[in-house]
Amino acid sequence: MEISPKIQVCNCLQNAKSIVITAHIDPDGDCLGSQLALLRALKGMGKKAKIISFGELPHVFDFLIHPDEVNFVDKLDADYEIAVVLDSGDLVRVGDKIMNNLDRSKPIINIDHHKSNTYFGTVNFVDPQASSVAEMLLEIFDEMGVEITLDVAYPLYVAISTDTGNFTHSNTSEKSHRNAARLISLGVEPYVVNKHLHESKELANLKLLSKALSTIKLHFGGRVAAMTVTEEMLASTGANWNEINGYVDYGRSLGGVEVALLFRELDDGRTKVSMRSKGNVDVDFIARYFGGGGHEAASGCIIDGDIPSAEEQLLRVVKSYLDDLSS
Ligand SMILES: [Mn+2]
Repeated sequence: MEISPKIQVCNCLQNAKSIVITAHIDPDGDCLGSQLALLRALKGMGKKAKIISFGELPHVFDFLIHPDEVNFVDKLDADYEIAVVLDSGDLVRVGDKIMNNLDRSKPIINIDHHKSNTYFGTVNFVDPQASSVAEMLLEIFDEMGVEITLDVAYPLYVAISTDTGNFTHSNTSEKSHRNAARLISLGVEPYVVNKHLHESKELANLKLLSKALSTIKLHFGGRVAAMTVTEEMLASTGANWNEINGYVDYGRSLGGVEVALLFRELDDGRTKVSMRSKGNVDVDFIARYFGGGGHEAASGCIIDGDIPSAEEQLLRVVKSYLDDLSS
Protein backbone atom coordinates (compact mmCIF):
# COMPACT_ATOMS: atom_id res chain seq x y z
CA MET A 1 0.00 0.00 0.00
CA GLU A 2 1.26 3.42 -0.91
CA ILE A 3 1.56 5.98 1.86
CA SER A 4 -0.22 9.23 0.97
CA PRO A 5 1.91 12.36 0.55
CA LYS A 6 0.15 13.98 3.53
CA ILE A 7 1.11 11.08 5.82
CA GLN A 8 4.66 11.16 4.45
CA VAL A 9 4.88 14.86 5.32
CA CYS A 10 3.58 14.17 8.85
CA ASN A 11 6.16 11.41 9.30
CA CYS A 12 9.00 13.65 8.11
CA LEU A 13 7.95 16.50 10.40
CA GLN A 14 7.51 14.19 13.38
CA ASN A 15 10.90 12.51 12.89
CA ALA A 16 12.98 15.64 12.31
CA LYS A 17 14.36 17.61 15.24
CA SER A 18 15.53 20.63 13.27
CA ILE A 19 13.59 22.13 10.39
CA VAL A 20 13.94 25.20 8.17
CA ILE A 21 10.87 26.68 6.54
CA THR A 22 10.77 28.87 3.48
CA ALA A 23 8.36 30.01 0.77
CA HIS A 24 8.20 32.15 -2.35
CA ILE A 25 9.66 35.63 -2.86
CA ASP A 26 7.30 38.63 -2.84
CA PRO A 27 5.50 37.17 0.20
CA ASP A 28 1.71 37.32 0.38
CA GLY A 29 -0.66 36.38 3.18
CA ASP A 30 -0.65 32.64 2.51
CA CYS A 31 3.11 32.52 2.04
CA LEU A 32 3.82 34.33 5.30
CA GLY A 33 0.86 33.04 7.32
CA SER A 34 1.59 29.42 6.46
CA GLN A 35 5.25 29.79 7.36
CA LEU A 36 4.42 31.34 10.73
CA ALA A 37 1.74 28.75 11.53
CA LEU A 38 4.07 25.86 10.71
CA LEU A 39 6.95 27.44 12.65
CA ARG A 40 4.81 27.86 15.76
CA ALA A 41 3.25 24.41 15.51
CA LEU A 42 6.68 22.77 15.18
CA LYS A 43 8.08 24.76 18.10
CA GLY A 44 5.04 23.67 20.09
CA MET A 45 6.04 20.08 19.31
CA GLY A 46 9.45 20.80 20.86
CA LYS A 47 11.32 21.06 17.54
CA LYS A 48 14.01 23.47 16.50
CA ALA A 49 12.50 25.41 13.62
CA LYS A 50 13.11 28.65 11.78
CA ILE A 51 11.90 30.59 8.79
CA ILE A 52 14.44 31.70 6.25
CA SER A 53 13.35 34.56 4.10
CA PHE A 54 14.83 37.16 1.85
CA GLY A 55 13.59 40.64 1.12
CA GLU A 56 11.21 43.00 2.78
CA LEU A 57 7.90 41.77 4.16
CA PRO A 58 4.84 43.92 3.50
CA HIS A 59 4.23 45.97 6.64
CA VAL A 60 0.54 45.05 6.80
CA PHE A 61 1.68 41.69 8.19
CA ASP A 62 3.79 43.21 10.99
CA PHE A 63 1.07 42.48 13.56
CA LEU A 64 1.47 38.74 12.98
CA ILE A 65 5.21 38.44 13.41
CA HIS A 66 7.37 38.21 16.50
CA PRO A 67 10.75 39.89 15.90
CA ASP A 68 12.80 36.69 16.23
CA GLU A 69 10.74 34.60 13.82
CA VAL A 70 12.17 35.53 10.44
CA ASN A 71 15.84 34.96 9.75
CA PHE A 72 17.51 36.40 6.72
CA VAL A 73 19.29 33.95 4.56
CA ASP A 74 22.83 35.12 5.17
CA LYS A 75 22.39 33.84 8.70
CA LEU A 76 21.29 30.36 7.60
CA ASP A 77 23.39 27.73 9.33
CA ALA A 78 23.50 24.26 7.85
CA ASP A 79 22.56 22.26 10.93
CA TYR A 80 18.96 21.56 9.93
CA GLU A 81 17.66 18.11 8.98
CA ILE A 82 14.86 18.92 6.56
CA ALA A 83 13.65 21.95 4.64
CA VAL A 84 9.97 22.70 4.09
CA VAL A 85 9.09 24.81 1.05
CA LEU A 86 5.56 26.28 1.13
CA ASP A 87 3.28 27.84 -1.49
CA SER A 88 5.86 27.55 -4.30
CA GLY A 89 5.06 25.89 -7.62
CA ASP A 90 8.74 25.55 -8.41
CA LEU A 91 11.90 25.66 -6.30
CA VAL A 92 13.12 28.73 -8.21
CA ARG A 93 10.20 30.64 -6.65
CA VAL A 94 12.11 30.81 -3.35
CA GLY A 95 14.69 33.04 -5.05
CA ASP A 96 18.38 32.59 -5.80
CA LYS A 97 19.67 33.46 -2.35
CA ILE A 98 17.67 30.78 -0.57
CA MET A 99 18.02 28.23 -3.35
CA ASN A 100 21.81 28.52 -3.25
CA ASN A 101 21.79 28.09 0.53
CA LEU A 102 19.61 24.99 0.66
CA ASP A 103 21.56 21.80 1.22
CA ARG A 104 20.42 19.55 -1.64
CA SER A 105 21.62 16.42 0.14
CA LYS A 106 18.87 16.95 2.76
CA PRO A 107 15.18 16.22 2.20
CA ILE A 108 12.98 18.99 0.80
CA ILE A 109 9.29 18.83 1.76
CA ASN A 110 7.12 20.53 -0.85
CA ILE A 111 3.66 21.61 0.37
CA ASP A 112 1.74 23.59 -2.23
CA HIS A 113 -1.60 24.20 -3.95
CA HIS A 114 -0.43 25.44 -7.37
CA LYS A 115 -1.66 23.31 -10.25
CA SER A 116 1.62 23.98 -12.05
CA ASN A 117 3.72 22.48 -9.23
CA THR A 118 6.83 20.74 -10.57
CA TYR A 119 7.10 18.19 -7.73
CA PHE A 120 10.60 19.39 -6.94
CA GLY A 121 10.63 17.96 -3.41
CA THR A 122 11.76 14.71 -1.85
CA VAL A 123 8.18 14.51 -0.58
CA ASN A 124 5.45 16.38 -2.47
CA PHE A 125 2.07 17.17 -0.91
CA VAL A 126 0.34 19.12 -3.67
CA ASP A 127 -3.40 19.83 -3.63
CA PRO A 128 -4.66 22.26 -6.28
CA GLN A 129 -8.17 21.97 -4.76
CA ALA A 130 -7.00 23.64 -1.55
CA SER A 131 -7.76 27.36 -1.35
CA SER A 132 -4.44 27.97 0.35
CA VAL A 133 -1.45 26.17 1.81
CA ALA A 134 -2.89 27.12 5.20
CA GLU A 135 -5.84 24.74 4.64
CA MET A 136 -3.38 21.95 3.82
CA LEU A 137 -1.44 22.71 7.00
CA LEU A 138 -4.64 22.44 9.04
CA GLU A 139 -5.06 18.90 7.69
CA ILE A 140 -1.44 18.12 8.59
CA PHE A 141 -1.82 19.56 12.09
CA ASP A 142 -4.99 17.53 12.66
CA GLU A 143 -3.27 14.38 11.43
CA MET A 144 -0.38 14.97 13.84
CA GLY A 145 -2.71 15.89 16.70
CA VAL A 146 -1.27 19.40 17.00
CA GLU A 147 -3.34 21.72 19.14
CA ILE A 148 -4.23 24.90 17.22
CA THR A 149 -3.28 27.70 19.58
CA LEU A 150 -4.35 31.28 18.92
CA ASP A 151 -0.78 32.00 17.82
CA VAL A 152 -1.20 29.38 15.08
CA ALA A 153 -4.82 30.23 14.29
CA TYR A 154 -4.16 33.91 13.45
CA PRO A 155 -1.63 33.36 10.64
CA LEU A 156 -3.78 30.51 9.26
CA TYR A 157 -6.82 32.80 9.16
CA VAL A 158 -4.81 35.57 7.45
CA ALA A 159 -3.57 33.03 4.89
CA ILE A 160 -7.02 31.65 4.06
CA SER A 161 -8.73 35.04 3.97
CA THR A 162 -6.09 36.64 1.72
CA ASP A 163 -5.71 33.72 -0.71
CA THR A 164 -9.50 33.60 -1.19
CA GLY A 165 -9.75 37.39 -1.64
CA ASN A 166 -11.70 37.70 1.61
CA PHE A 167 -13.79 34.64 0.72
CA THR A 168 -14.82 35.94 -2.69
CA HIS A 169 -12.62 34.20 -5.27
CA SER A 170 -13.51 31.00 -7.11
CA ASN A 171 -11.34 28.95 -4.72
CA THR A 172 -13.66 29.87 -1.81
CA SER A 173 -15.42 26.72 -0.67
CA GLU A 174 -17.57 25.41 2.12
CA LYS A 175 -14.33 24.00 3.51
CA SER A 176 -12.57 27.37 3.55
CA HIS A 177 -15.55 28.89 5.41
CA ARG A 178 -15.64 25.96 7.85
CA ASN A 179 -11.91 26.27 8.48
CA ALA A 180 -12.27 30.03 8.99
CA ALA A 181 -15.16 29.46 11.39
CA ARG A 182 -13.06 26.98 13.32
CA LEU A 183 -10.22 29.51 13.61
CA ILE A 184 -12.70 32.17 14.75
CA SER A 185 -14.01 29.74 17.38
CA LEU A 186 -10.43 29.48 18.65
CA GLY A 187 -10.31 33.23 19.21
CA VAL A 188 -9.38 34.87 15.91
CA GLU A 189 -11.19 38.20 15.49
CA PRO A 190 -11.81 38.94 11.79
CA TYR A 191 -12.17 42.69 12.38
CA VAL A 192 -8.67 42.79 13.89
CA VAL A 193 -7.28 41.06 10.79
CA ASN A 194 -9.24 43.40 8.53
CA LYS A 195 -8.01 46.46 10.39
CA HIS A 196 -4.37 45.48 9.91
CA LEU A 197 -4.64 44.23 6.34
CA HIS A 198 -7.05 46.73 4.85
CA GLU A 199 -7.33 49.73 7.16
CA SER A 200 -3.69 50.53 7.94
CA LYS A 201 -2.56 52.15 4.70
CA GLU A 202 -0.32 55.16 4.54
CA LEU A 203 -1.37 58.25 2.59
CA ALA A 204 1.48 57.66 0.11
CA ASN A 205 -0.20 54.40 -0.81
CA LEU A 206 -3.48 56.09 -1.71
CA LYS A 207 -1.58 58.73 -3.73
CA LEU A 208 0.15 55.96 -5.63
CA LEU A 209 -3.16 54.18 -6.10
CA SER A 210 -4.70 57.31 -7.57
CA LYS A 211 -1.85 57.54 -10.09
CA ALA A 212 -2.11 53.84 -10.87
CA LEU A 213 -5.90 54.05 -11.37
CA SER A 214 -5.44 56.88 -13.85
CA THR A 215 -3.35 54.55 -16.06
CA ILE A 216 -6.13 51.97 -16.49
CA LYS A 217 -6.85 51.23 -20.13
CA LEU A 218 -9.48 48.89 -21.50
CA HIS A 219 -8.79 46.58 -24.43
CA PHE A 220 -10.76 44.26 -26.68
CA GLY A 221 -14.17 45.81 -26.09
CA GLY A 222 -13.65 46.20 -22.36
CA ARG A 223 -12.82 42.55 -21.68
CA VAL A 224 -9.27 43.34 -20.54
CA ALA A 225 -8.15 46.09 -18.14
CA ALA A 226 -4.47 47.04 -17.90
CA MET A 227 -2.84 49.18 -15.21
CA THR A 228 0.80 50.25 -14.91
CA VAL A 229 3.04 51.26 -12.02
CA THR A 230 6.43 52.84 -12.75
CA GLU A 231 9.48 53.73 -10.66
CA GLU A 232 8.70 57.38 -11.29
CA MET A 233 5.20 57.00 -9.79
CA LEU A 234 6.71 55.45 -6.68
CA ALA A 235 9.39 58.08 -6.33
CA SER A 236 6.93 60.96 -6.71
CA THR A 237 4.54 59.58 -4.07
CA GLY A 238 7.08 58.10 -1.67
CA ALA A 239 5.20 54.80 -1.66
CA ASN A 240 6.88 51.43 -1.40
CA TRP A 241 6.78 48.60 -3.97
CA ASN A 242 5.23 46.19 -1.55
CA GLU A 243 2.18 48.47 -1.27
CA ILE A 244 0.91 47.49 -4.71
CA ASN A 245 -0.35 44.07 -3.67
CA GLY A 246 -4.01 44.06 -4.62
CA TYR A 247 -3.89 46.93 -7.12
CA VAL A 248 -4.65 44.49 -9.94
CA ASP A 249 -8.06 43.82 -8.36
CA TYR A 250 -9.23 47.33 -9.25
CA GLY A 251 -9.14 46.35 -12.93
CA ARG A 252 -11.14 43.25 -12.13
CA SER A 253 -13.74 45.34 -10.28
CA LEU A 254 -14.95 46.80 -13.60
CA GLY A 255 -18.08 45.32 -15.15
CA GLY A 256 -17.39 43.42 -18.37
CA VAL A 257 -13.71 42.93 -17.59
CA GLU A 258 -12.66 39.29 -17.78
CA VAL A 259 -8.91 39.77 -17.34
CA ALA A 260 -7.13 42.40 -15.25
CA LEU A 261 -3.44 43.09 -15.78
CA LEU A 262 -0.92 45.03 -13.72
CA PHE A 263 2.41 45.95 -15.32
CA ARG A 264 5.13 46.85 -12.89
CA GLU A 265 8.51 48.23 -13.92
CA LEU A 266 11.47 46.31 -12.48
CA ASP A 267 14.84 48.00 -11.94
CA ASP A 268 16.59 45.54 -14.28
CA GLY A 269 14.59 46.82 -17.25
CA ARG A 270 12.14 43.91 -17.27
CA THR A 271 8.43 44.07 -16.49
CA LYS A 272 6.54 42.09 -13.89
CA VAL A 273 2.95 41.27 -14.79
CA SER A 274 0.19 40.29 -12.35
CA MET A 275 -2.93 38.79 -13.90
CA ARG A 276 -6.40 38.13 -12.53
CA SER A 277 -9.35 36.48 -14.21
CA LYS A 278 -13.01 36.43 -13.36
CA GLY A 279 -14.22 34.75 -16.51
CA ASN A 280 -13.26 31.78 -18.60
CA VAL A 281 -9.69 32.88 -19.16
CA ASP A 282 -7.03 30.70 -17.53
CA VAL A 283 -4.46 33.39 -16.77
CA ASP A 284 -2.06 30.73 -15.51
CA PHE A 285 -1.91 29.33 -19.04
CA ILE A 286 -0.91 32.78 -20.30
CA ALA A 287 1.62 33.32 -17.49
CA ARG A 288 3.25 29.98 -18.21
CA TYR A 289 3.66 30.93 -21.86
CA PHE A 290 6.00 33.66 -20.54
CA GLY A 291 7.74 31.38 -18.06
CA GLY A 292 5.65 32.37 -15.01
CA GLY A 293 2.89 30.59 -13.14
CA GLY A 294 0.30 30.59 -10.39
CA HIS A 295 -3.38 29.72 -10.40
CA GLU A 296 -6.09 29.73 -13.06
CA ALA A 297 -7.65 32.94 -11.71
CA ALA A 298 -4.50 34.59 -10.33
CA SER A 299 -1.10 34.29 -11.89
CA GLY A 300 1.93 36.28 -12.98
CA CYS A 301 5.15 36.37 -14.96
CA ILE A 302 8.17 38.50 -15.76
CA ILE A 303 8.60 39.64 -19.36
CA ASP A 304 11.84 40.88 -20.95
CA GLY A 305 11.44 44.46 -22.05
CA ASP A 306 9.97 47.70 -20.75
CA ILE A 307 6.26 48.19 -20.00
CA PRO A 308 5.14 49.16 -23.54
CA SER A 309 6.97 46.17 -25.01
CA ALA A 310 5.70 43.75 -22.34
CA GLU A 311 2.18 45.08 -22.75
CA GLU A 312 2.29 44.57 -26.50
CA GLN A 313 3.61 40.99 -26.16
CA LEU A 314 1.13 40.04 -23.48
CA LEU A 315 -1.93 41.61 -25.09
CA ARG A 316 -1.16 39.71 -28.29
CA VAL A 317 -1.33 36.42 -26.38
CA VAL A 318 -4.43 37.45 -24.42
CA LYS A 319 -6.12 38.45 -27.69
CA SER A 320 -5.45 35.09 -29.30
CA TYR A 321 -6.78 33.35 -26.17
CA LEU A 322 -9.99 35.43 -26.27
CA ASP A 323 -10.35 34.81 -30.01
CA ASP A 324 -10.04 31.06 -29.40
CA LEU A 325 -12.70 31.25 -26.67
CA SER A 326 -15.26 32.86 -28.96
CA SER A 327 -14.52 30.69 -31.98
MN1 LIG B 1 -1.11 30.35 -1.72
